[in-house]
Amino acid sequence: MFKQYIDIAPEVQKALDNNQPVVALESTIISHGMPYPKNVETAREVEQIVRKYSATPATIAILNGRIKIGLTEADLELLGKEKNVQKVSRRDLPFIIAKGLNGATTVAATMILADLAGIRIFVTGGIGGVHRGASETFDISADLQELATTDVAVICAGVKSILDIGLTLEYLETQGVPVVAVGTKEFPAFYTRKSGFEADYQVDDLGELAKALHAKWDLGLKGGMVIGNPIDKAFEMDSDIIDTAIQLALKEARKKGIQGKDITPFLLAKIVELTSGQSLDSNIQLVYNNAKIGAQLAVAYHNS
Ligand code: PSU
Ligand code: MN
Repeated sequence: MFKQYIDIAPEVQKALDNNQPVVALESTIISHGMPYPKNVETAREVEQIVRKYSATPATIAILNGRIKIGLTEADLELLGKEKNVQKVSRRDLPFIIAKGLNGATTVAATMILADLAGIRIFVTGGIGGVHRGASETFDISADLQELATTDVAVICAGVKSILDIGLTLEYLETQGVPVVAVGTKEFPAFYTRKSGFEADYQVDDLGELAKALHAKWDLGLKGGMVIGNPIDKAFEMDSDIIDTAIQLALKEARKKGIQGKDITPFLLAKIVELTSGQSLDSNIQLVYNNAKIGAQLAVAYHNS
């Protein structure tokens, strides 16, 4: 039934047919997470890194109402450049398809589509979470609910402090979503390695992590896993600089009354501006770092 809506790129189809490791990549990060042209350059480089570590990249988006699993260079360019690409989460999927629009998929929507294509490992920069002040606004990203129900593991650099990291971890705990950190006990905070919060498990061996994923899904424990991979020390931001930028960005968002799906893209762009591009450089590097770990995990998952 669902297959009629999906176009799988030949390279991805071949890897799936031959039971070879595939890594899903999202597209909201391209269209709404970074400015052009660095967004397109990053998307291309991430695909190259996944290939270098022996997996096949499958960037996911919606083009003219068709679900695309695996994109061409021209597709990436369009997603990075066009202004009318919609941000697509779970609730948006039906209408973006019905209207034949272009859509960039969030973590939630990418998980859904990766799952339909049979891809279990997904690499991104940062996941959505419980926003600061959520007790008033009710703003909790649909990414968290998706992690509770859809069987895809998400490699990210943690949760950035535009969100309430503590509440995000509480929500994930309630939903039974395992949260692990790679090579450290501490759950990372995206631009910085430290968040002040511990992950449920420290992972030092990707083989063990692959085994845990098999065990989870073999047991029928629905849902994903959050795999927090800290940014490299060399690219980490100064915590005072980033905290100040985040505070200013949050203040401006409140003043302008920005809410709903617009808030995350607004804050990201504002933080890039306030740090004179430094946060963008960190953001790009952490995604590269995640692509490497994600590809290695996909290989380990297929070998175990
Ligand atoms: N965090 C980033 N860059 C991003 C996003 C989050 O550092 O591009 C995107 C992801 O696609 C994520 C989405 O799924 O924002 C969450 O949006 P919302 O908070 O509206 O659910
Ligand atoms: Mn939201």
